[in-house]
Amino acid sequence: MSLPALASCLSDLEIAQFHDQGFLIVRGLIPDAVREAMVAVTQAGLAHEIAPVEFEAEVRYPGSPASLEAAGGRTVRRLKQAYSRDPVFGEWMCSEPLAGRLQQLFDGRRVVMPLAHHNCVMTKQPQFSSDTLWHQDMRYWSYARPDLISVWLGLGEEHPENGCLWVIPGSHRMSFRPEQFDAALFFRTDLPENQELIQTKIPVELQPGDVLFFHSLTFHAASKNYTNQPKFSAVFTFRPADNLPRPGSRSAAAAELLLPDMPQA
Ligand SMILES: O=C(O)CCC(=O)C(=O)O
Repeated sequence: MSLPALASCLSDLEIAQFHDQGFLIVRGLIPDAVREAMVAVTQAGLAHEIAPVEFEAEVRYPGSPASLEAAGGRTVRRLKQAYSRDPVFGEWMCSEPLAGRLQQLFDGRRVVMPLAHHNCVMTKQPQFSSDTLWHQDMRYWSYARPDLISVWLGLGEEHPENGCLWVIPGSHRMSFRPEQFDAALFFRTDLPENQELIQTKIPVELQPGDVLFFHSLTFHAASKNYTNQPKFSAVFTFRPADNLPRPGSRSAAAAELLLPDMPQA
């Protein structure tokens, strides 16, 4: 028996836009009830500091408190292992609106969610937060190919003042020399050729419920949160089933979730 085609899906134009630009925003994809449940899990995780978490002092980004003991050092930056915190995350990842679009972006291939990467709620608190420099997520990941897509769920508003993501369109298709990166594999901002590219950046402004899909080689960065309200974003990454983690790597060390097959039109 053949399954019915997806009720909701990306248009050919959106798919082409993703492949050309390295990112795509789908507005209002997360139902309010799902988003509110994710926010409630986030608030409980913060209120009770439910492990595993990453503190601002541990990220060591520009603006981070110098140590866990310093003022703001124990401000939570990431609620890690989001998938295991509440079924709402996994259920949404496996739902047609998300899994179907991912499978489209992977040309119909089955989709796998590694739990080793992202799989967190990123929190940016008003009092203490830090800048994330320009980078490609692929830098510390080990797969046969740089063929992964991350999904950024806007749980609230995101704009430049509260530290939204900025992306460099088309950067996933460009080649770079090793000397364009620093020792931690951030894109150097002191080189004129890098500066020229960085000038093409655009902010990813999101409303609650919007979803950003971005390629694992798309350059992105974000500033600290300059407002008096926290910012919450849930982030997960996905690979097509045929792009395997390299044996023995950190990417191969954690469990993975096979998303349901979504019939393509
Ligand atoms: O500061 C941010 O929100 C960006 C975080 C980020 O890009 C990352 O963790 O890969």
